Amino acid sequence: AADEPWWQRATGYQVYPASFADSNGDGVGDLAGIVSKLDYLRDLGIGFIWLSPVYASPMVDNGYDISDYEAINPRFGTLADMDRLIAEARRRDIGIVMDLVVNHTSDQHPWFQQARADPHSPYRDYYIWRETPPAKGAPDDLGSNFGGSAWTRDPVAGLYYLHLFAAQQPDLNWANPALRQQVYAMMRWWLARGVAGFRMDVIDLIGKDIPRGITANGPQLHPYLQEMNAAALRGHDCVTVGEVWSATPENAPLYSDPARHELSMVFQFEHVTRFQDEKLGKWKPKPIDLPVLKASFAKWQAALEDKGWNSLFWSNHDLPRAVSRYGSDGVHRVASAKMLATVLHLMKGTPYVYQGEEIGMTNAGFTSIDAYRDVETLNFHQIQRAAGMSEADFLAGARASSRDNARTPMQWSAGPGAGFTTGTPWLAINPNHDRVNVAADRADPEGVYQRYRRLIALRKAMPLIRHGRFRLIAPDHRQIFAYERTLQGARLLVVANFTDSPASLTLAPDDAIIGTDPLTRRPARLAGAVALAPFETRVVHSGPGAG
Ligand code: TEU
Repeated sequence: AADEPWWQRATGYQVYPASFADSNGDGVGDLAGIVSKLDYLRDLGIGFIWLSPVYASPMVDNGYDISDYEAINPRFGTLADMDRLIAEARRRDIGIVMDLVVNHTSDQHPWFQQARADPHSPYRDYYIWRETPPAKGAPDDLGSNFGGSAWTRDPVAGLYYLHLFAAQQPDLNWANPALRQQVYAMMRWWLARGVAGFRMDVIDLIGKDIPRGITANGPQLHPYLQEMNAAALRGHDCVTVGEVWSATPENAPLYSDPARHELSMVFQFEHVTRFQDEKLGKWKPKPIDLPVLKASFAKWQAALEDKGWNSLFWSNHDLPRAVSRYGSDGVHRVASAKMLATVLHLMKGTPYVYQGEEIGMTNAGFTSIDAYRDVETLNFHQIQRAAGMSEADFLAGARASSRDNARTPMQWSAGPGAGFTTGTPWLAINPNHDRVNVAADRADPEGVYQRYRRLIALRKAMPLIRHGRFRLIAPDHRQIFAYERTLQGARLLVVANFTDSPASLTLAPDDAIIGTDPLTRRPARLAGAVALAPFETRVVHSGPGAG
């Protein structure tokens, strides 16, 4: 449709720059490395890259601690390299979406350095200070996402400051209009350089109301987002996606309803948090209960059906690898990776592929704490060991859920350094790169890469996929994820075995379908009793456009 925003046809691809491609042999990925892989990404068919931070940073949180929003970390390259990436990507119809991290800065940012040193500095009020720590149990007695208190005493200022993440990531005070204007000016500066939009880090936290102990979805959040949209985004045909761990089907439309002029969409995490331990959270993940997972996706498909827009993802740089968390990274690795791709990419919304997901890369499988680099993992190792947890138990949790699982270097080839680097990688390369790598998988017509490539192309070609109504079929089936998409007489039926055992489903006559498999373009039908091998996925398209 003419008024359809470009990002409703596009698929996003997340690049974690430190781990994607290293062009100078220092063991850390860089911008020039990404440029060298743009033809690969064009072949995959993605429409934009969500680039995790490459700004100046002391790298306490791998770039999510920014010390200069308008400079590039020399480990990744220069502003000229950034401009070249933007231009070379644009030549291939790929937009560069920057990671906007404005809930906090690095403590090395000049704003914080001046704020702590001079009580009369205009930057003091860019941050959140207290004379004394909060009283135990008081509303502002908050914890950091990375463990410990969210308040740390700064020896220079002689005051406590708020940090919802590492102590080296002081939270910005969004109640300060001067701060907000600085952020909008910086966003305009990047848009003028040609970026295609922003992924907004923990954007639900910028409306925080600390005296009342409110961190996410504070009273000023949506007014700030509308102010941001008017000041920086309006007039730009850009995409914005907010990271919103607190999103619910009720509040998500507030972010992405076009009439509200806020964001294009949000990342919601219900399919992640529903399967975490009440006490130990992600460190003790629960097995995936398929009817619960299906109900969550169906609820979100319905919630944003007519207003707002879904994002669709299994993984990112903070989450375990898709095939390890939701599929099977053993003998059925390829089949389960293809199944996960098909189930996700034929739903309504903008899909995001996390680097390596397109070849079925797996969790790292580290067996020692020394292999980890992630500040969150190392902090919780300290905390949980001090609380009496055994090393083995912690390592089991980390093997399942550490953010480093998704951060091991991209596996381009079976060769030394996996084609990622000629140097010593900053984080160990998964030994399975000898068989799990781009070169091998891309050459396999039945591989994971080719399935992603076809699905991405189908989305561009079929309004039925982009705008069709979603209906879950057999919601209670414990093995099969089946759903229908319909649009003006066209139908798409997706029936996937989500498990490593054979499964069968009897389709009701109304659900039966005769048409074409859009992935193979061969005639296909699904009716009555359907038997599926482990992770087998069937797709049938009928009606107008079914070829
Ligand atoms: O993540 C926000 C965030 O809450 C996650 O780190 C989450 O707490 C954790 O992964 C759950 O175990 C964003 C970025 O994606 C993350 O990489 C940053 O570390 C964090 O914000 C701070 O910028």
